[in-house]
Amino acid sequence: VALSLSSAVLAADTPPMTPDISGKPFVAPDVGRDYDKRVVMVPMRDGTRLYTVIVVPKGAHNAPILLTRTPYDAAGRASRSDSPRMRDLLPQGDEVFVDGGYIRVFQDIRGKYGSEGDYVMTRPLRGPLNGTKVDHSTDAWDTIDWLVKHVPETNGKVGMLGSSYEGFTVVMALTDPHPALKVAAPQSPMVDGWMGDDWLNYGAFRQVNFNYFAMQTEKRGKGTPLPSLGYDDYSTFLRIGSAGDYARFTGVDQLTWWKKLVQHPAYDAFWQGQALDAVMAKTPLKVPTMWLQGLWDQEDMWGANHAYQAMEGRDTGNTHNYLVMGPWRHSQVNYDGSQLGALKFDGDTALQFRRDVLKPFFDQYLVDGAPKADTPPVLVYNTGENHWDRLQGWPRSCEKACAASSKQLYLRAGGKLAFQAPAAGEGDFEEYVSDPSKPVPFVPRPVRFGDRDMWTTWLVKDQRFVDGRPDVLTFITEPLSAPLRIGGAPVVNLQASTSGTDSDWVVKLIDMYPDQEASTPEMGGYELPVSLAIFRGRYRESFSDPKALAANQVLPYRFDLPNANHTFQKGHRVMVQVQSSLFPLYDRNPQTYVPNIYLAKPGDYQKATQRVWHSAAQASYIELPVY
Ligand code: PG9
Repeated sequence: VALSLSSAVLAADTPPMTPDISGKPFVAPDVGRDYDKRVVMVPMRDGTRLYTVIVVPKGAHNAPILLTRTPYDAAGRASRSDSPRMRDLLPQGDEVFVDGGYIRVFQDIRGKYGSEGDYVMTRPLRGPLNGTKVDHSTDAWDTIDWLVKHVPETNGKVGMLGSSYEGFTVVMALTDPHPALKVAAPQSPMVDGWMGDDWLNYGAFRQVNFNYFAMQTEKRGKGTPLPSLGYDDYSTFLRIGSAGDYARFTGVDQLTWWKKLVQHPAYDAFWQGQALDAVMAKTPLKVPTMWLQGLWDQEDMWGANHAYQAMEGRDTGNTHNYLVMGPWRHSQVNYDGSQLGALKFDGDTALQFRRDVLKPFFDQYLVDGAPKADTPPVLVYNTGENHWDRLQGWPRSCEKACAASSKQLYLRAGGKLAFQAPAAGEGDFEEYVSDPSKPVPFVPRPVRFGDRDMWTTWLVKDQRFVDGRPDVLTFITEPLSAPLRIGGAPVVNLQASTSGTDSDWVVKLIDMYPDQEASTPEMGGYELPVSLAIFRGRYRESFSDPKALAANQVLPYRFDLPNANHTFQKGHRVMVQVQSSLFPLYDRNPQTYVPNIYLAKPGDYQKATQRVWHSAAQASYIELPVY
């Protein structure tokens, strides 16, 4: 064949000046693809058509459908490589489903990439914030309805899965599920953007998102990244000023989404109306759902576990509501899970989960005749002992109403940390000066927001780079004489005063390794953040109704840190660090109360003397969910 083809080419007379762009369609030879890819504009109830890529394994019949609705380019999501093999065509996380013969569907949400309609960032559900007749729940319904009627190879059963924004669209589908939606896995879903997912953490704004705003909303396709204004984002953001100044400087202030953010700094109806854990709390349990997140998820630490909690009380038979937390960064569940920064796990934890837990769970509800999967109600990785724990519930320990009760770990005089409460006359406070002109960096400088390795691992970064700074307080236990196990959300109880009228409080719970680790010398003395958060002081009494802090008055601050399932090993120490900035990831608190921190002026930024109290009468402590 090769010979006769080349002789045909040789025989033809192709004069040198024959145009090389002929205008004739190029017909790709059949290279033996093991799938059939169809692109369809699926109509929604309002006439808008959504760009949908359907990948069907050759020869499929009675096959289930796995659906992801994405703002990140369905065509690109369905072409990891231009391969004749479906396994290589689709994302790494899908390999187990390809092996199982699933039909895979990616769809652009309205307004993005190939889809028609308007784009609204994390479009709210129909109701007070959305007066139209459509939202992601109706779009998911209409899509599933179309798929089960128009894809002849399907058995009519659909599962939805996706991480982050794609997880948010899964949750939206769950608020009013189509009857053919049989199972779902929202992975690190964006559920409450103000409390902890993506945009803010307890009211402190994540400046790392500026570039995302531009790329996501400048145009229907992929927007242009913001220009880099210097090698060190720490210097750049500091030089420019407030988040509002940065938005003006870069032109981001033209973007509607930015305007919405600036108009809603507090947890008002705009944010409350979009909080999907509150919606799920009122949604009947219809679809078996596996809520999933990383234990070091640098973008969406809030959504999965809060939505799980919102539904769990009603899942009396353990049939509909499941929780999985792996030792992962954001979305790592869909990639290699052997390692995160300096931490090495017991094999590829992400593959173990996808192959041994997620796939059998989906099969049970989607594949005709599949056996019942052996799915634990809760599956959490123990990050200090390096193994999965199969549990009946979560948290394992809390203040009240858990199998175990949390224990108060007290900040004590002289930088000590202990389970014994402070004695009278022990000393009242430790203090530091928080200077907004020298904020504490969240990673060692130079800070490069565009450095993916930095961004995906910053939550496990060795905290020695700030330990010892004069504006970071460190409290530390003696070396542990026995392992200390926690499973749940540590709760911060800080008694603190500031000489300013507003303040941020950053609290980190840290596992400090022994000075020497013979097998892994680089881990000697490592200060591993197990859980950390930032809390904007003005929201101390109310998230929706901020108030100036009374200067120099000792005030209580209480807030949850993210979940942890960790063993502090014998010989390790527990450490707590307290500071007042995590820059430039979070915008600086001017430390003078202003109505809107996004719009703070240079003169508003003032040094403040911060005191963390640890007297017998005003004790600060962490409620540790020990078990
Ligand atoms: N964390 C990203 C995101 C989710 C929701 C809204 C905006 C951004 C993501 O990875 O999709």
